[in-house]
Amino acid sequence: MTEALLKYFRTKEQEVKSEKKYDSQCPYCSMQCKMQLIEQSIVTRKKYTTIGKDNPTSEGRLCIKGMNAHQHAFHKERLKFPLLKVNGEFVRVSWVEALEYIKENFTKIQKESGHNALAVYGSASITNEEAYLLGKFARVALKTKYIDYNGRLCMSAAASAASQTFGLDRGFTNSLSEIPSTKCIILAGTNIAECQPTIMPYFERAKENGAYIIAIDPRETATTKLADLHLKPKPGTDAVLANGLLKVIIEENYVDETFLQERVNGFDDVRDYVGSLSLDEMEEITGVPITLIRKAALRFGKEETGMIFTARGVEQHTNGSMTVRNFLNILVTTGKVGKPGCGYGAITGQGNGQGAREHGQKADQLPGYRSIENEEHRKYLAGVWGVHHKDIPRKGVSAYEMMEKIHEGEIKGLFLMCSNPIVSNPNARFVKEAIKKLTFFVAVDLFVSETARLADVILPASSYLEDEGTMTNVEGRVTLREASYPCPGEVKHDWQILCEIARVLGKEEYFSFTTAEEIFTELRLASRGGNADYFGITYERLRKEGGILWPCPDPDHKGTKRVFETSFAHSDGKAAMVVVPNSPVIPKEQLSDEYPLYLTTGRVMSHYLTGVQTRKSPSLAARNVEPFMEIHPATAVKYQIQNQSLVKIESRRGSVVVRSKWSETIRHDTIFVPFHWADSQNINLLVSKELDPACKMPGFKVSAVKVSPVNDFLN
Ligand SMILES: Nc1nc2c(c(=O)[nH]1)N[C@H]1C(S)=C(S)[C@@H](COP(=O)(O)OP(=O)(O)OC[C@H]3O[C@@H](n4cnc5c(=O)[nH]c(N)nc54)[C@H](O)[C@@H]3O)O[C@H]1N2
Ligand SMILES: Nc1nc2c(c(=O)[nH]1)N[C@H]1C(S)=C(S)[C@@H](COP(=O)(O)OP(=O)(O)OC[C@H]3O[C@@H](n4cnc5c(=O)[nH]c(N)nc54)[C@H](O)[C@@H]3O)O[C@H]1N2
Ligand code: SF4
Ligand SMILES: [Mo]
Repeated sequence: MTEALLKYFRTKEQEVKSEKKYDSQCPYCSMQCKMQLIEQSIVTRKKYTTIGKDNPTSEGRLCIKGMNAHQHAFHKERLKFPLLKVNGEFVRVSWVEALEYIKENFTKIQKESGHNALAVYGSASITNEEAYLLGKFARVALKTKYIDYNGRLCMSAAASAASQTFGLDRGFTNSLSEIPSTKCIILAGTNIAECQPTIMPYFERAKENGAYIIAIDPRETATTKLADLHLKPKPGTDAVLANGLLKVIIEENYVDETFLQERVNGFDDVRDYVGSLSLDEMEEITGVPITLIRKAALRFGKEETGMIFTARGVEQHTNGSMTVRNFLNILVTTGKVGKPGCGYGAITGQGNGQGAREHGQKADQLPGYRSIENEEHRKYLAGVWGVHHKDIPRKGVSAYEMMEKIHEGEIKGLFLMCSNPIVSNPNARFVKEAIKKLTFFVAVDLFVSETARLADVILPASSYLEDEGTMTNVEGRVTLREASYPCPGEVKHDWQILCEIARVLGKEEYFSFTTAEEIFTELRLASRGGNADYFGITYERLRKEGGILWPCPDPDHKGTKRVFETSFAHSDGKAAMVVVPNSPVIPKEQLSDEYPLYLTTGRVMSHYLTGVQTRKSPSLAARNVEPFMEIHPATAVKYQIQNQSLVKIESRRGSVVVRSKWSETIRHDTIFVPFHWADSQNINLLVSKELDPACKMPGFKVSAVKVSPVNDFLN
């Protein structure tokens, strides 16, 4: 180093007045990478750097989103005070004024139209404590049956399938540490390389150890590049493809007879059904050649160990839950679950996508995965909450169905915490109209999101840097997010906001919490004896042990690395197979002469969900400034779409204009658009309102569309 450079660095060092370090976990995906924010004060400005911290799940890694997450947390548009809409404009008000206004309006609506005229819409990006408290807030403070959350659009198909087949929904039946030792892996509709990047080394290690990887995706992605075999089905035909795989596995006798006899119900019906199908027909429906169906099936059947992973590519369909059940049919038929190197993983989406689906935010659920329609479960929770079990409301409806209830006038007021539904829900125009119809609407957010813009009151919430609490990650590992950065302005934690509103509504006695840990202590009890039992987990243990895999029923219990080793969670201990017909109850939208292409939607590495956070992060936004339409060049030529030109995409519901991106690796009949952008670029304007009848998952992954060039003066 030259003398001049040394001098330069020495002066720089002297300029750093102080350095502070804050631990947290990434606010984005289910890997929940542990991280540390380093804040340096340099003369008059602050410099932030985020580094990864070692832990059993992400092993110290971070992806580009995690490294830059602080950019949105410190963004100038971050909300710092409660806002009230006056004559169409937001004005700053005090917490006392905001709370009083909320009390007046909530009370008025419920007095005039009943308890159920108020609805609550929650999120899987909040902590376990907050998800738990939100459910209690709806049932005890507001006494409404209408509560559901954004996880309905995310994990509901996988959750419903695992509950029905196994009797228990822990997203991953094993811990990640088992992946490197498995011999065959099916990745169905998952793009882990872009969506859970820090999980990749587990799969790369498996490959180094000789594992054979089969990817199922209509597009080539960074994930399918890892695979030895890539099946490219027509969107929405995965259930049929799984029937094809099952047929070959059974006919070639790769079934585990002993396992089936001792641990499984329903095999004979499935065997008879797939026996009656023809592979030719399945090739026709899926577009996957028989030779490849056979190749995949034989390999998975033959290997001693194997794992199947699914994500939204196969789940976000109007038959998503049955599709996942069919992949689970394959797993139990081959006896590849509950053993070392064998298991199922629904790759969880949001940071707390697992925990937030267990503790009472769902329309039909009480904490610990209990059912709100089960008398014993109601009595148990009534005891924990100190209310009469008859006063706990019954089940409500799913997220999108609440929008329908708003349209119909049954729901008049909405309390929204940590979601942006006018962008993320299907049939987006209808959803926006619904939100506009509300008599009174409160949004709790970090920013004025597209949905919050329509609120009467916006309450400012704390971020991942400020809000301590537990999150349950992709493995089912409960972790403690130690967050201690001071809240900006008058920002409060989501749980504090719930307690404050409960207080002005006269329900203080049920919500007198002063720390997140106190809420967790109640959650432990509320979950005790339930399927998702957290009773044995404490903050102290989480600090010491770095995370515990549930179920953990008592303080001496080590946590559960692998579930279903000796029995499944149904009362007879057996897994339940089911026949998954090639024709689903709700058929996917069919192509026609007018709408000749499949639109499928998803994600890119640098943005997160509706983009409210990542679009504010310069380092992330710069990587993808706008949405795009991936299209095969042959298809593009057919519809006169040049590369990098503006194109109009229309479905029966609406249209958007985005830029084209030619790609040799997508199916000819399919286009792909990421959903991270809003307003006129919101791809959900095109998605239909049809829902999976079993779990109410929308069909985000298939719409019939047409494309046409738009006069683009830039070209
Ligand atoms: N960068 C980034 N990471 C994220 C998120 C994000 O927004 N951005 N969101 C988080 C959340 S909440 C979630 S739920 C997860 C989602 O994680 P993923 O489910 O992995 O993500 P998607 O891109 O929605 O879909 C995965 C793949 O499914 C494919 N696909 C589409 N239609 C079909 C089909 O019919 N059949 C099959 N077999 N495949 C199909 C798509 O081409 C895509 O590559 O990611 C989490 N991580
Ligand atoms: N077409 C299409 N649509 C989809 C999908 C798809 O694949 N295709 N995927 C679906 C899936 S899997 C999901 S998960 C949904 C998600 O969709 P949304 O629920 O709309 O998710 P976000 O965009 O994360 O919205 C979160 C909002 O909460 C705010 N926020 C962030 N952290 C906090 C916090 O700690 N507290 C509070 N109060 N607010 C906070 C953010 O600023 C943002 O405005 O979208 C679904 N929609
Ligand atoms: S987005 Fe997911 S993989 Fe990336 S740093 Fe955050 S938690 Fe880790
Ligand atoms: Mo999600």
